[in-house]
Amino acid sequence: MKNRYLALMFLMSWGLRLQAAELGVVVTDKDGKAILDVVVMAMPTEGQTKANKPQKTVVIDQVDKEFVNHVTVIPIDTPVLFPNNDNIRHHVYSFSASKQFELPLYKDTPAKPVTFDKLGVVTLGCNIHDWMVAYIYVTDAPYFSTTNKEGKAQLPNLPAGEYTFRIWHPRMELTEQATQQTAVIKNSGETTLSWQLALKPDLRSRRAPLPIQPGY
Ligand SMILES: [Cu+2]
Repeated sequence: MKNRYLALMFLMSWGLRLQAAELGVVVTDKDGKAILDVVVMAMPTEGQTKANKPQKTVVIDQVDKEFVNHVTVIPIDTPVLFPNNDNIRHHVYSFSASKQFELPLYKDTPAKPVTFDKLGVVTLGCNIHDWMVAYIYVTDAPYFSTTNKEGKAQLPNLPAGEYTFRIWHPRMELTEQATQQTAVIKNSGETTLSWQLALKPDLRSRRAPLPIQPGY
């Protein structure tokens, strides 16, 4: 009797796992060129199919005087560590309303991560290197990803159902709300959604041609 019950439970959980599909996303500009670093978020239209739990520590590295990655999406309350892989010092800061912090001039890895406890976009800068800019998107969406160089992102294991999708990019002309699409994810197979985004010009300051002071 007990074995039959276990077998039934096994079949039920197997069935549930089968009811998930993959979503493929493609984001291009108006000329059809792929856009890197687009945040893609999926929210179930009715009810929450999965809790938005904080992730374990996420890393935003500093390599060759750039942030890696340029855009990072995290669930609310996720701690982020900002190691410095360069042989010089960096000074990471944010003046954004959703999180203000400063990691004064440092080498190596700061002892403590910074926890992002408010929704919204946090813009990161470095006090020494003006061109260093990165973004943290703090989301309450249970499913999210970012696009790669081909402008593609995958959201695997989306339970079947209707979802609202939104995207965000630091230079997009539209508001995030204007990017909204609704789609029904079926039990199996892959669904593809695409966006065409007009981007504002890149206004980041140019990298300094030579180090101004050794050690920085
Ligand atoms: Cu720096």
